[in-house]
Amino acid sequence: MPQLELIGAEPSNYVWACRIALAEKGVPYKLSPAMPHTPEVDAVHPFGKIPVMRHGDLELCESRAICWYIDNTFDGPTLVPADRARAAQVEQWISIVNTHIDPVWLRQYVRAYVFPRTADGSPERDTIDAALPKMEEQFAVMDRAVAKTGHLVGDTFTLADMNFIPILYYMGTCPESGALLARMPALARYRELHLARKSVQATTPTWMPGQKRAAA
Ligand SMILES: N[C@@H](CCC(=O)N[C@@H](CS)C(=O)NCC(=O)O)C(=O)O
Repeated sequence: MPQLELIGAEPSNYVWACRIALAEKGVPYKLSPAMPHTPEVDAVHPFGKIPVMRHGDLELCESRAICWYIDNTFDGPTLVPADRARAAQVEQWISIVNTHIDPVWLRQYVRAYVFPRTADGSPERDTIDAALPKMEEQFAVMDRAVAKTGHLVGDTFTLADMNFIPILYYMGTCPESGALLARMPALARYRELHLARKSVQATTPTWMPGQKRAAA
């Protein structure tokens, strides 16, 4: 079988989620560094987003589609439970995280620190302040979601957790989100537990957004 190539930048939460999935399955792959809207990404994603993937003749974009392919093509533990109700719950949490959590926690809040649109490069205070009330509500929702079992679905580490943990990682890197985490014991425990997991440790970004990548 040809080697799978994942194309994207390490710090991207969606690239990271795919890399956790690959590590969980034990699939060897090549990570080709590329930023969004570069020719190699634009060639596969119609809107230039990362990650994109190549495997033999197949080109794919969108992290959920890439993870479906990985899960259904390679041996190794399944990323989504076989049980239909549990599988649907995995899709439910991926959808909630990608449509409600990611846009506020990363695209709005962390972006305002890391890629501020201010003249002097200081954090975008208005954007941060606008995100915080929404984040407070959403943190409480996610805290309740993981309180019972330490997982989003059932009591195993599923693709729903793989998709969420990279976002949650970044919440420990900014002041207000760090303070929010400190008030959400179940979410903080969940974060610590899964960041220590082998597949997550092995794929933790070696550089951070806003920093230039060290020359290879
Ligand atoms: N729905 C896409 C989202 C991918 C995405 O938003 N990637 C970000 C990096 S984390 C990106 O490429 N952003 C550039 C842009 O939106 O222009 C997926 O699940 O793969």
